[in-house]
Amino acid sequence: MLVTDAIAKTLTGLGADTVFGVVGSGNFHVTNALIAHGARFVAARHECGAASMADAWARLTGRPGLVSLHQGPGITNALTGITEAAKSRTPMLVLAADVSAKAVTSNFRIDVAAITAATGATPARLMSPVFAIDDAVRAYRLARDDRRTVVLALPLDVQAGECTWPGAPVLDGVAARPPSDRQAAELASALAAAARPMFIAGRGARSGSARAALEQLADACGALLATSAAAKGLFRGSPWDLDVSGGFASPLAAELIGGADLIVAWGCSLNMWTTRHGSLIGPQARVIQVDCDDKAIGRHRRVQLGVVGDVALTADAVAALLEPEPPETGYRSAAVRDRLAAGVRWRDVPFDDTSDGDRIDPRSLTIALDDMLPAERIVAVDSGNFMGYPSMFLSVPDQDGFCFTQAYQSIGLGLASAIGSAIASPDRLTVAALGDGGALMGISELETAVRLSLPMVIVVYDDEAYGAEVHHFGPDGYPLDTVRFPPTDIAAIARGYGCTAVTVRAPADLAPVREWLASEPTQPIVIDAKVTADRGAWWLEEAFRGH
Ligand SMILES: Cc1ncc(C[n+]2csc(CCOP(=O)(O)OP(=O)(O)O)c2C)c(N)n1
Ligand SMILES: [Mg+2]
Repeated sequence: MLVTDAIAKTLTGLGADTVFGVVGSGNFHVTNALIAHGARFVAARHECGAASMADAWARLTGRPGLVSLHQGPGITNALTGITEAAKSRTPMLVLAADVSAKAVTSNFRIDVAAITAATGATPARLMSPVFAIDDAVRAYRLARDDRRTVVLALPLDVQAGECTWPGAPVLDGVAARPPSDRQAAELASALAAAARPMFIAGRGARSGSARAALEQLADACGALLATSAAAKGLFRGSPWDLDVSGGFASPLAAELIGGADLIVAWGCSLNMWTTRHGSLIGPQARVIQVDCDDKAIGRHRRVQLGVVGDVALTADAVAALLEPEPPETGYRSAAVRDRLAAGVRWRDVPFDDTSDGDRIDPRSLTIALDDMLPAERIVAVDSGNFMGYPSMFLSVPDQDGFCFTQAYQSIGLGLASAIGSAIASPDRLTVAALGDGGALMGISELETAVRLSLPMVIVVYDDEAYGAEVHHFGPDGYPLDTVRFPPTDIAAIARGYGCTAVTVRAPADLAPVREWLASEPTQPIVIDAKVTADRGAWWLEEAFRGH
């Protein structure tokens, strides 16, 4: 059997059914072999887009994303998306064509392993036709079970070799790790002793089973519930949900987190974003971290207790040790409940609307969209000054309703990650929230969204600038010509790609969005929102301290 065919048969046999990529001569055969073995191939227009699509797809399906790349420039083009995935511990397998060992003068030659390792992704390689299937299985297992972004180099000469099919591969899952009895008991006694316990759940808790276990434990000890941005939506619907902890926290959420006497981080690193550089955690608070990866404990912040274990298993083990408390204990008073109901959402916090008829306040825009768009949605956010508005003013139905590719803080990934989200969850409306800078950087994938007939909403917060830089450096009087741009008619560009498009300067301009929603659309709508930008978003003032 040809190695390309064997690799494709192996990976599809392990469950890979969707592959994103850009095809060149080096990955032509392996991509076609994947299709022949039943995989769906999604052609992106830029390799970075392919990597971001696969990253988002993997986050929402919980399965390894697959990427297929041409050798050399195909790989280097994908690097930013690969780096984001690697930093997010997204399970992803990148099939990266490579030159043959003997092709020492090939234009396409780069050191794939070195460039992969430099991004934080994990290098792997097909060494010979004889072991190609084993190499591929190992790479897939590393991606899936260790949540690694693996770049598997496929040298052309190995691809063209022959191997023997050993039979369908079997790859059992790895059992989740329970906590030790001692650590579970220590956590239980800390919770029993706490007057105002607070749970902050992160990426490692993004599952329905983790939510159920955490809610049950929180009920038993009277804890309030918050998440990192990466896990936004996890506790949606709970009366004790504070939404996101960190720069995006509403004033009430920040007050309650600051008042906690015990903070338990569940699959959450407590990095500077989640804790506002530590300032959200009161001096009186004990901090406990639960993580299945022992190396994650205390990495961003010193903790009083580290519990190594799976989130759901640990929550269950601790709940079994706790006497359930009567209602209205812990942090769960009737007064707190009423305050949360009345004002924990950002959209319930009063603000002065800066809309002036020519430009719309991004908060008013986002609240109007929140009212208009169906609740069953996925919000995918690019990076920039604007990013707080969709993250804070658009509600999401659960942890799979938010795709936040910010581990590398790159602009330009938002549109592609929204496309990957839409492919992963076709039953939900995908909303891509972009700045004008990120939108124009990643715009080649608009053709992909149109070609795939994806009925997505793409909203561009258009301040005709790299607003983050304007607000970062403007107050100190620096010249800003390098980060300001002339007006761009993004709606016209979008129409050129085949999208429906609307320019929005006032709430009334959103009427076509309503019509589009009612029309059972089969194409994206792009909203070029000309937004006011008199001052930087408040959350950015915190963020700049991290630069
Ligand atoms: C790939 C990349 N290049 C540059 C930057 C630096 N940067 C951070 S935010 C930003 C501005 C983004 O502009 P836009 O998308 O319009 O969003 P805005 O800040 O205006 O809301 C830039 C250039 C980055 N984060 N990533
Ligand atoms: Mg901008």
